Amino acid sequence: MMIPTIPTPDELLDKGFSRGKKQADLMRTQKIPKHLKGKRIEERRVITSCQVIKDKLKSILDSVPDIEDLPPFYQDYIDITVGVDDMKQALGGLNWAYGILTQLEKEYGSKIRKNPSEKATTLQKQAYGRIASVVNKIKKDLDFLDFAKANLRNMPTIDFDATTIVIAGFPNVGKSTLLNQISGADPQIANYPFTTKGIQIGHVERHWKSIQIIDTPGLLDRPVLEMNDIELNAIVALEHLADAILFIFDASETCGFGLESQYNLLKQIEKIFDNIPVIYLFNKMDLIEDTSYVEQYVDELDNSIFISAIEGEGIDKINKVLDSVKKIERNEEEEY
Ligand SMILES: Nc1nc2c(ncn2[C@@H]2O[C@H](COP(=O)(O)OP(=O)(O)OP(=O)(O)O)[C@@H](O)[C@H]2O)c(=O)[nH]1
Ligand SMILES: [Mg+2]
Repeated sequence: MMIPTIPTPDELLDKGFSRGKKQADLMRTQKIPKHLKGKRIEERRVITSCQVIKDKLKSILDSVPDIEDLPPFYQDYIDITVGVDDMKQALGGLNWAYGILTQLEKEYGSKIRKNPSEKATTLQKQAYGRIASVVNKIKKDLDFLDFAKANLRNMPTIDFDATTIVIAGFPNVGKSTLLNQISGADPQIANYPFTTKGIQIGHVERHWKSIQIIDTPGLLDRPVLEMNDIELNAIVALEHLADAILFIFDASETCGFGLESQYNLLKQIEKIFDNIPVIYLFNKMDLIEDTSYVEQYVDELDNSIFISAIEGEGIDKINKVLDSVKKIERNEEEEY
């Protein structure tokens, strides 16, 4: 979402009034019957001012899509980042001002035309007063949109048509290292209001299939009982995106978490992402000589893959498994 620069009421009025004046000045050199000239100039001045302000409001309104039409992921994102209701209220304020300016434009245009020339300047001043009062009334809405612009600037770009793989695993197990290995070049790093860290999204094209891999540090890396409502919400959002979970174990335990607690985390995540296939990876195998300790966990799981993300070992195997991941068809209308 690219919201344009949000002006203050003063900036909006300055822009409108100065363009109005410019247009009026241009008319002074034109050949217009003397008894009409004053009226025409003031009428032009009022109409131009209204239109310039309305154009700016419209460009802001047009930049924000209808929130109800957005995928649920973005609705949640906007709600948690700036608040959907506040956003709607601010846009409603701008819409209101747009409507009133349209009325003033018509009302004063016709008043100036119908009244005697001597009254034109007085009417123009009256119109300006009312325009200023309308624009000043939406100050809080403009302020809010300026805040929303800043906060929604770095929203993640999710490809809803791609097959989506969500990475999970304790901190330091090698999630980022793996994401970089699989998706090559720089992943997209965006803000993520659900955690204190950003979201990372990598893209891979394989056999005409787009795969996006999402890492949400600080979210799927700790026990569910420790989560607050916002985090649980974020998990629901991920649940609606994920076609498979890539669960990473640090087999070396150098991340500071034993395999036992990593296994418990996996069980919790499997419970939440019920029905979504999980791919099990045992990372940092380069640090391990004797694998018997790891084997006892591997035995509990189907099809785990041993890898060394840092050395690029096992990446081929992951890619093969990713090829077989099917996109889950969801009927979002029903689920929400
Ligand atoms: N020896 C070895 N080290 C690895 C491997 N993969 C990752 N590391 C190291 O483990 C540390 C953590 O890796 P990251 O990729 O940052 O882990 P992460 O899971 O993204 O960590 P957070 O973002 O903090 O949750 C880094 O020092 C990596 O270099 C591996 O296969 N072998
Ligand atoms: Mg990381």
